[in-house]
Amino acid sequence: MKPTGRTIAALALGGLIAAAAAPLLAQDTGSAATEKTFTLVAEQINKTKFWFPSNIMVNQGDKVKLVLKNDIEGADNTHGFTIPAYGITEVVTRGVPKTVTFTADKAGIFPYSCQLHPAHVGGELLVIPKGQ
Ligand SMILES: [Cu+2]
Repeated sequence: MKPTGRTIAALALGGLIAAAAAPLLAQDTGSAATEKTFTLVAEQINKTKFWFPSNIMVNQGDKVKLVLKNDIEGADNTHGFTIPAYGITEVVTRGVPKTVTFTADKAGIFPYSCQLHPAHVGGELLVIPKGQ
């Protein structure tokens, strides 16, 4: 079969896709623990206070670093951050970021919230089990 312009273009495109996919596949085969850093910010929208983002996801065994920032204006310049399942409880003062590190050794879904104001909207830490 004589290659047409179209088949040559298709072959070239296939090569590009294979080249682009290779690094992704190489990363996926490794199951070694990595360090993951997230910045979580306490924010207010209208009258509701939140921790953003509301979901963070890691692999079991990962070292996790959370940088906690409180950007909520107002007379009360402190908000809490707690992940009870991991024994983490911090008070974060506006303008003074706090860093928390831990190893995500327990798999599952673990809520986080502000322990000082139960009405504040929290989120969930998802730890994907090893071997999944
Ligand atoms: Cu709060």
